[in-house]
Amino acid sequence: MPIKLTPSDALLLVDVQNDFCPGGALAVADGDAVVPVLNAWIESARQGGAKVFASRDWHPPDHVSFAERGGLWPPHCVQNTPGAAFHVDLELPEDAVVVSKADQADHEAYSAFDSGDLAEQLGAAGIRRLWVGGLATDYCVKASALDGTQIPGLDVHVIINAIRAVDVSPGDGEAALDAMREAGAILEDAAPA
Ligand code: VGL
Ligand code: ZN
Repeated sequence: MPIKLTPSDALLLVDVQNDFCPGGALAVADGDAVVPVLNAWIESARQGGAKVFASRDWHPPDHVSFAERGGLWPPHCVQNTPGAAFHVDLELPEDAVVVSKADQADHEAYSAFDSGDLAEQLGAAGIRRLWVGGLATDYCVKASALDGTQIPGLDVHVIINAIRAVDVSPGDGEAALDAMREAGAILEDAAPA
């Protein structure tokens, strides 16, 4: 059954940014493949009156996640650089809410719930189902979905054909799926209506 979105649904597009796509500083294999899938969900959200949130990794140039500060990653998604921009083909609605995260130099944050007030915004809008897609499965998608499952009254649906993993170690993406499922997230392979 195709999924019909309503005003009590929200779409969370996680970090669909150039640096996580092929050619980017922290490219996820096939990362840009999520874009057309998410565009279909965005269109469904528009038709059904669902809210759209788009998170972005938004690091200062000296962020603690970068290798030169002892972190795991090459510099990526530095604020106001082309690598931090959303993928050009992502059809973000005018009224999408952009959620910037990991924007404090000394604090790593993978979850879209970590910086700002996403949980409060979902509550205030009466959101009952959160549909999550984007990059990367084993980091920011996982962390965001896990945090979402902690919110009373919110069902988290992870759109499995709209996510891709970094897979620093082979199997990380699969392990992330297991972790999300065990936490109560629904791994969804249906298409939007
Ligand atoms: C992410 C690694 C480092 C992500 C962000 O968006 O999944 N991964 N920073
Ligand atoms: Zn990052």
